[in-house]
Parts: sequence; structure tokens; C-alpha cells
Amino acid sequence: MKQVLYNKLVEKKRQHKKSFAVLIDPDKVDAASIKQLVLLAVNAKVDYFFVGGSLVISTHLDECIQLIKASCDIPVILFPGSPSQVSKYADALLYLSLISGRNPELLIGQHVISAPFVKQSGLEIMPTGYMVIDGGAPTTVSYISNASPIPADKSDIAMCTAMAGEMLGMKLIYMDAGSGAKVPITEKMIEKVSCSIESPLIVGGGIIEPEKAYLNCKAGADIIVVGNAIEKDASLIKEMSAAVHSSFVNV
Ligand code: 1GP
Repeated sequence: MKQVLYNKLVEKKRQHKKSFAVLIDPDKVDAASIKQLVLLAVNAKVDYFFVGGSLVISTHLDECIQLIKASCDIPVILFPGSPSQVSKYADALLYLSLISGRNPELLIGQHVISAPFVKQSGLEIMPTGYMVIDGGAPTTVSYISNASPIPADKSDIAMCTAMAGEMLGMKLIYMDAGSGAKVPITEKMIEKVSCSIESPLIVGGGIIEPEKAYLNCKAGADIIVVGNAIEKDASLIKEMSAAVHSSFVNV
């Protein structure tokens, strides 16, 4: 299996370099806003675009990705809420298994059904242990997944879940408070999880301030994902990206 982007991620982690990913929900963009986002992202040295959502209604996923790819070299990584959100035009796919939940469909069921199609896509597949953490109110992901999130103050559960995911062979761990979460994940939980795994750690959900992104990186996040806050104010890309990249410590 292809591991080009993944190997780069691992190398970045080895060098203690942090990355910033802008999450694009295909339902919330059109050609003009994509072009504006790409321009801002290139100028701000954004590392990745994540594309997807727990519920995507529009049918222009392929076009969105083609437009991004035609306008910049920033890798596009699919962050799918369902197998219908697979596009061969992206660079890679977060192959998510919802390890924080106990819904067999999202642990393995949908993967079985879509496996031949996903394999045929030619995408780089990134096996990802996906952990939803309680973000203070129900989010689309917590509702759609039909699974309880990990309570925000139960860092030990998060730690053990991430460890189990990694030992089961998952190459990335994604801790997500859910898009638009009222309360983002605590640094305490991020630190506990990051200290217990070797895999790169993605953190997102409810991050609206650059300072929070910076603190998350200091606590051990390797990739910070921001969606909602940028949908509301695209100019935030610059500050967020700078905050994430400034947390790099050359050791
Ligand atoms: C959600 O982690 C992402 O799955 C990003 O969340 O939209 O709240 O930034 P926000």
C-alpha cells in the first residue's frame, strides 16, 4: 500500500514539527469560496486540506477536490463520514474506524461493504483510530454515529482507547470533539493520549482561537484541524497556521 504522505507525517513527528489542516465541508463551499480558501491557505503555508463531514448532502465532492488540486499543491486528505465520500481525485483517505464507540457499522461494517471500491480508488489509505470526545453538546458526529463519545474528563479511557487502536494496527489517532463543539478537547487529555502512543495524533473540534491550537500542539497534537471557525472567518487561517507552526521546538 502507498504510504507517501504517511511517511512524511511520521518524519515530521520525528522532527517535532506540527501541521495545520483546514477542514472543508463540501456542503458549505462553492467555487468562489474554494478559490479564496486556497489562496489564503497557500499564503499561510497550510499543510493539508481535509475534505468531508459527518453528513454531506451536496454532490459536488469530486468538483471541490479537483478545484483545490488545480489551484495548489497542498495535499487533500479525505475525512469521510461515510463510504459515499470517497473521491479518487484526493491524495489520501483517513480510513476511519470509530474506536471510541461501540457501533459495529462504524468499527468495521461499512469498511467491509466499501473495501473493493476503496481499494480501486488508488488513494493512499491511512488507517485511523477515530475517537469522538464529548464536546459539551451533541454534535453531528455524535448523533450520526449513534455511539457515546468519551466523556471529556475521562483521560484514562481516551488513553486506553488510543493504545488499543494503535496495537490493533491503526497508523493515526484522531481525537475529535466534533465540528462546532462547544468545548474543545483538554490539553490534559491530549497529553495523556500523546504520551501513550507513537503514532501521529490529529486533534480537532471546537478550536476557535490560535492560542488553543498552540496549546494543543504543546500538549502533543501533531496535526490541528479547524473547520467551523474558518468558515465563519477565513482570515483566521493565517493566525491559526502561524500558531501551529510556532509551536515547533527544535530538540
Ligand atoms: C471536526 O475536527 C473537525 O470533525 C473540526 O472541527 O469544525 O469545530 O473546527 P471544527
